[in-house]
Amino acid sequence: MKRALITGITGQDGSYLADLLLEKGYEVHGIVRRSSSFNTRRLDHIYRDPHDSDRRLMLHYGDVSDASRLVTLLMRIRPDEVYHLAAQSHVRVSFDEPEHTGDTTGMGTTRLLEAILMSGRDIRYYQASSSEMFGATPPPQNEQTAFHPRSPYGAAKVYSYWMTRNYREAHGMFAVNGILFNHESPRRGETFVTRKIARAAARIKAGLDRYVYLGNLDAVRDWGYAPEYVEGMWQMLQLDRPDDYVLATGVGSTVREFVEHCFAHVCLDWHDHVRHDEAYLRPAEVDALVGDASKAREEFGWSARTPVDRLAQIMVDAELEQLATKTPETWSAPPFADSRTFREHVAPAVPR
Ligand code: NAP
Ligand code: F7E
Repeated sequence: MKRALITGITGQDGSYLADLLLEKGYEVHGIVRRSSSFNTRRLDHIYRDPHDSDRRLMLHYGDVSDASRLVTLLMRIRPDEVYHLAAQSHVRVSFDEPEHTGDTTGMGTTRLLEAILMSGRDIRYYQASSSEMFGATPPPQNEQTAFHPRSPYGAAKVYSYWMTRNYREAHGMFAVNGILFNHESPRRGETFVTRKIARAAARIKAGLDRYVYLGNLDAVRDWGYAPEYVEGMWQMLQLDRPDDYVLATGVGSTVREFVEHCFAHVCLDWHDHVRHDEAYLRPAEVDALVGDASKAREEFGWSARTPVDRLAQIMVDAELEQLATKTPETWSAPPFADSRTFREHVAPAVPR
């Protein structure tokens, strides 16, 4: 039985990857941050009591800021594959917390790579690199495109990308960069724009809210469906040689178009419900990301299967279903509240 270690297992991708690896017969270990409240909601459906002897999902406390803990976990778990997904992953928040983002999203990678090297074991390593590394360089972007990050998050990911390549070139490690464009799902964090919009459309339809406040509607993103992207991560670690690969749909849409898809699905006119709040603007925006995933398609047959309008429907339907199964007492906002439930806790973009 193959053994995998996933950092960031409690996140969107980590939870889908855990589903996939368990289906494939792996023993799956995940690193979970200690939190004062439960942060394993996305794993509820696969969680097994620690007293069950035949369970194949094991969770361990740890943090990518804690190097000695990473060494201990690698020594104890002895994984065949490590998927490094943990990060402060919110671009807007990275402007408010640049040092923390550098420490986790950037230095966390080095701590983990070094722990793998110290283990002396032959471990395959996946690095969650990001299209945000391309930043200001215009689309289409592929593995040859120059990086020009536009945020502390993007800069930290560029650092991690190069550290991954360096451990591959300097130490012969099987280390790959998956350069993934935006991928979304009903498990997406509530403050990323697609989930925020899908959630708003459903709540407004249900009469729980009237408005959603958004920032830049003109930004173009290449949005795909997250479960398909974790398949690509796994495929990269099964190759004969380590390399770097873009995963993307190849189709760009504006935030406005995503809004249109979501509100049209619940038969509402979005113009009546979307308001602007400059708090959601970024000090430096990434205008357009549209990926070219031909290398992944040619070398291991990966391609995205879900178009963006279908993705929007999947996300809105999941929100509607969730509302339908909740009793009114557990709804998080009173009817016709303003959009406070959608607020991201960000300081105004200008001035800082
Ligand atoms: P996510 O939902 O924000 O999950 C991030 C995960 O990292 C969570 O499990 C989080 O734990 C964990 N984490 C954060 N700080 C940590 C720390 N200091 N120590 C240990 N764990 C920590 O992100 P995602 O969308 O699944 O993305 C997965 C990875 O791919 C991230 O590295 C992200 O930057 C990258 N990426 C994402 C996309 C995308 O479109 N989704 C595209 C390209 C690259 P908590 O649950 O406790 O917060
Ligand atoms: O923003 C605009 C915003 O926060 C998308 C992360 O997974 O993908 C993600 O980063 C766009 C931006 O994702 C709001 O200005 C407008 O142009 O959903 P997002 P992101 O910044 O693209 C990359 C690939 C990653 O690697 C990251 O980890 O939407 N936008 N109005 C807004 N964005 C947010 N969050 N909230 C708004 O109200």
